[in-house]
Amino acid sequence: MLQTNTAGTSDYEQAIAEAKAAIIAKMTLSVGKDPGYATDRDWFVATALAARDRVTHRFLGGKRASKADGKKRVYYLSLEFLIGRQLTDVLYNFELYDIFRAALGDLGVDIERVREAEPDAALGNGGLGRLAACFMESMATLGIPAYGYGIRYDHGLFRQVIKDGWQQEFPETWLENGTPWEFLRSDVTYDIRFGGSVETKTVNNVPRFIWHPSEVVHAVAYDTPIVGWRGSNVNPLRLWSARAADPIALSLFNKGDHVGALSDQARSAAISKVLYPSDETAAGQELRLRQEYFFVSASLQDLINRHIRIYGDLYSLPDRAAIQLNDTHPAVAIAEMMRILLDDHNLRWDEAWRITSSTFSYTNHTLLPEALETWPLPLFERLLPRHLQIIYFINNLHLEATKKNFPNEPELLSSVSIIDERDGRRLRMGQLAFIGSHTINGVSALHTDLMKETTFRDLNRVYPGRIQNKTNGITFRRWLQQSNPGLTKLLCEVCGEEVLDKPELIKRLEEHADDPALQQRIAKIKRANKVVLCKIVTDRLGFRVEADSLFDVQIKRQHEYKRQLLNLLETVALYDAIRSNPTADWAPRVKIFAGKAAASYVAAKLIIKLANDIAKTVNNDPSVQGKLKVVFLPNYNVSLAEKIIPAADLSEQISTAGMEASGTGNMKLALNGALTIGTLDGANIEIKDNVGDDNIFIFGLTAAEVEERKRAGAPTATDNIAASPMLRQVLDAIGGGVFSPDDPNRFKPIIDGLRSQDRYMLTDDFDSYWAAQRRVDELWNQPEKWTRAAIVNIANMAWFSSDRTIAEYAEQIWKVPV
Ligand code: B1H
Repeated sequence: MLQTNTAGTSDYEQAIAEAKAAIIAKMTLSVGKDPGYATDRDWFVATALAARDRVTHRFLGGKRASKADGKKRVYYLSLEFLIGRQLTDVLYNFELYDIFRAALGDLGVDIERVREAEPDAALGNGGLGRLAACFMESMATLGIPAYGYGIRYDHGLFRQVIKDGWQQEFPETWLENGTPWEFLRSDVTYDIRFGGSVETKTVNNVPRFIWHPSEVVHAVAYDTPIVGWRGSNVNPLRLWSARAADPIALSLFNKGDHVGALSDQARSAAISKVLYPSDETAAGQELRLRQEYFFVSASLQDLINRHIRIYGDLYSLPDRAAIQLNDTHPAVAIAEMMRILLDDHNLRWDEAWRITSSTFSYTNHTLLPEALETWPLPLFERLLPRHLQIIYFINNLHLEATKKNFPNEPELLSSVSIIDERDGRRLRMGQLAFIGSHTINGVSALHTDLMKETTFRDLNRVYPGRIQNKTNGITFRRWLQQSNPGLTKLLCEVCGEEVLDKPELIKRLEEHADDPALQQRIAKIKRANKVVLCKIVTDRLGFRVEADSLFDVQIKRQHEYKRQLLNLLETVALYDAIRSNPTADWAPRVKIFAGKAAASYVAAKLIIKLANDIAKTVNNDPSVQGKLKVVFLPNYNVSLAEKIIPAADLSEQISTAGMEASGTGNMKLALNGALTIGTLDGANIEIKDNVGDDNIFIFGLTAAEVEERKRAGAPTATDNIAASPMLRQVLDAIGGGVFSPDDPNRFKPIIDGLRSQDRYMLTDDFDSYWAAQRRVDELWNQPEKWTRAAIVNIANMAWFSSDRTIAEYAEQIWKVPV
């Protein structure tokens, strides 16, 4: 019940009036504009600043509280945080969204336009970075005192433009006009040192190592508050920006060398200039290693300072701090922590090692060999000579102990060593992270099992029990409540308002799965979301798609193992089939693709071109009108995902089994009522276990079968193609230039690759994928059954909340109370 105050206005009206006044005050005093002349962006800034004021009080209050009660803190170190837009997150989690919408409405401003004016913070590539963002939100929601540590990139992931069907990359400029969310903390600045040499001295019979670096860069902190659900708690995301220690070489400048005078500044600032756009390939670049050490060193100095300030010494660090390494990108932290404890605080080696290895834990996100980070020793030594010494020492002790425990297995040593002696000498960051951590986790049940069997098999024998599984999750606030308000409203009605705090109550929906009235409401919500997406397609691509078609969606980074190509082969097969039998009862489909390829990933970029060429041919062919359309939406990012996911009917999760560590898009889509067509890979398996075999379309080889076929070397792609006339026809069409009449050989490399190596086993899975798609058609043509299956999916996705994942990390890895 709303209260009425003495002035006769309700609290709600009062809140709107206050929000209005706050926005206007920000517009005039901070933006410095008369509201009559304000642009959408001005309104965004004024609204964000007004919202931020509310956050700030909670933020500072929370910091004071956790300092006072001595709670253990979690430090999440990640080279990526894919936050996206923040306005709705903040307003929604503070339960101010309706109030601010009304306030803006009173001012004649549509909140939707204000939202759209915020640039995406795209400080990540894909799933790994988005997971870090979901985890930050869940940690705040669960009241876990946590800091996210990362890099404040001036330029996030590149902007993708599709020109004549080809991907082009342009710099992304989210900071061009600043961001209202962050606080610059100029007083929080650390020296980050690189290069030089190490001097050895003996003091009182104890060897001491003194690092004389050749270069110093400053790391400056910027804090962005991360708000938990219902404003319960606010945690900082602390991102580091690089500055030169000397902003300008004045002597050079005075001599007239104006550019040379700034070269140090440029070299230093380069560290936080751009996000590496290399999803799942180790970027073997010096700058990348500089980025990794830069943010690791700043973060460790910062958290150690804080610890000493509060607790006075470092022996208690493992009781008060848990440091999570998000993949190996921050793994140099193991060596940096040892360096700080040994060289700066004079601890003994065994003490330092006890503290380090009981503070760190490490998440592995991929087993793809090309993604396992290694550094050439000479490069590492040139940049971090003292750290290399420490790593050698760690490795020696580790190998000695291994030798003792496994005396008859000399070959074990080369496999568990941090140094890879083949292929030049390289440092293996996965090995370092594993050895220096108390717990190592995979991101889905299958992935964790495969970790134990493959990449980390031997380390798992040497250090048994360290590996745990923590299946990924997604924050329901963003991926259900904010992005799908229609569905959320229905869930509140059917399952009770408490569903917003207890996702497991979504299960109540299943009791009504057969109720025609509920089915109709769910179908209506889906259709309304599809109409929104149709408009986006028309606005961006200039043609129409029909909301009554099946929206078949594959949205993710472009990578060969994710097999967008398999989807395209099926698209062409379907196109052929419709043309040869136009009167059959085809389920009208729109195939929707979106995703970026790494700029240097030639094969993935050619597949984008293929998607666009197929789209052009299919969409202009009158004989398939109303039955098939192909859409490639450019510049996939978090904001676009928020529009596509609620509108999807079918979710394509079709990676070669054993290759997708988890996937999180699969969870977002199923939660929003899309049915999954997928392989038994990553978290698809757990989705199947939750929604039931009848409500998901599974096809293809299992991970074990993939391994078995690879080992046996049979059947080959040639045999697979010979056995499938349909596949043969598709390959002939694409390879023969049907979709590229202007350049008939354009796609020959793709087709030749399938005919010879077929590394991702598309030809093994094609027929079974086709058959699964026809089961999709069949169910789509029975709308009640389809909607029933969608309801069962939604009802059974609660387990994939990142609150559940984070609660597991907290209890089983970090040992912090929730
Ligand atoms: C994932 C990466 C990744 N795994 C290297 N590995 C990168 C590797 O810039 N780099 O060098 C960037 C990213 N990303 C993804 O993590 C997995 O492929 C997904 O399956 C998983 O869901 C996600 C979150 O765990």
